[in-house]
Amino acid sequence: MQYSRRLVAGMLVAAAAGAAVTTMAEDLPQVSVVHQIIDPSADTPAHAFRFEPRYLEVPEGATVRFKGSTGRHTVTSIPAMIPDGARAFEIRGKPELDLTFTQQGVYGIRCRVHGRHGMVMLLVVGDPAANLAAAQAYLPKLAEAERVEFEKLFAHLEDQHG
Ligand SMILES: [Cu+2]
Repeated sequence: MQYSRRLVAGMLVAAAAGAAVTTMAEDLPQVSVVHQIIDPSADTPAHAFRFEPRYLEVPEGATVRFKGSTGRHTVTSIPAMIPDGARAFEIRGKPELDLTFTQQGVYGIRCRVHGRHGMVMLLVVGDPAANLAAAQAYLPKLAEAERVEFEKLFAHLEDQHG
């Protein structure tokens, strides 16, 4: 059951740091699914290489199932764009992996290879206020394609929470 392994991201408890929790995904009441897509027919690179959805809001403690971290795709947290105390993560070489997010705030995520084409996503766990300003402050340091896509995603967040 190689796909049942879950990593716990955002653990506050020091004792849990570094721990990988094994559980059956089927036990979970609700799981949001994020796909990684290569769409050769897309009109722009940011659409050709993308997370689907690229904006996702989940409650604190939710599990997100990332699918398609295969080939060259990765799911990589951007260290300056995750909440204080949340664990950095990178998924690669896994057709499917569940991550549980216990730390509220925003999580900026990129594909390590296709981020340069704008393959990024914004995950909002509970209340985004925890690190929203800090994450936005990092945008000027990103490569242009990532920055442009994140600016759209943060604008969308503000529409949702304005
Ligand atoms: Cu990719």
